[in-house]
Amino acid sequence: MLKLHFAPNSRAGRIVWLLEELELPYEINKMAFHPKDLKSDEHRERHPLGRVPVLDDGDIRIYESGAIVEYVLERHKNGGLKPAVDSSDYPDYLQWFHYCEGMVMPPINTIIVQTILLPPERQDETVLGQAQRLLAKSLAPVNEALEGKDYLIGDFSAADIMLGHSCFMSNRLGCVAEEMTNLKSYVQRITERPAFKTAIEMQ
Ligand SMILES: N[C@@H](CCC(=O)N[C@@H](CS)C(=O)NCC(=O)O)C(=O)O
Repeated sequence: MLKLHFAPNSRAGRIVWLLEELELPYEINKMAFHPKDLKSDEHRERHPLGRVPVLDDGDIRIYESGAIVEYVLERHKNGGLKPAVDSSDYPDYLQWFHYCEGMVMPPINTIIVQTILLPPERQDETVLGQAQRLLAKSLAPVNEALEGKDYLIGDFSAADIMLGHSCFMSNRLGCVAEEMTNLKSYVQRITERPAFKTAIEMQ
């Protein structure tokens, strides 16, 4: 049985979303999003930085949300939720899948640090402003790519689980401008998926 080490309001939600979409059985080790759990010796043994998500599959342990998604698709769903390697959608699928952690999450991380994690006296308006502008720039191509499409490559895929989750987070942080209409409806579409609801409501 797959076992997901999870904390609420984190990238671990991506993995719950994936497992729910695939209807795979799994169990959850719910931790608090707090150093007492994440930085405990027990959890640092699972992840050297004390982060989530981490997935156990029998004796196999793997971290990094993107790697976990790929692992689950290949080992447990015969490559489901992704286009075939020789399909014309495959390069776009890969691009958006990796655009998530590569381009969108770095400014989101900074925004979260500068607005939620740091005490007010250590928050820096300049750093926050730079990150907000970078996030807006990084989201613009996603908004464009969604023109006339329900999902990033047309059909729902694991790229939507990765990047869609970041778009949802960006929106929740108030960083998706009203003019990004494709992105706004995309976030709405994603939040209506039952598997997404299960993941986001899990606390
Ligand atoms: N690139 C990693 C990032 C993992 C990560 O930073 N997770 C955050 C939650 S979204 C975390 O565990 N933060 C706890 C901390 O930094 O103490 C992934 O995609 O899994």
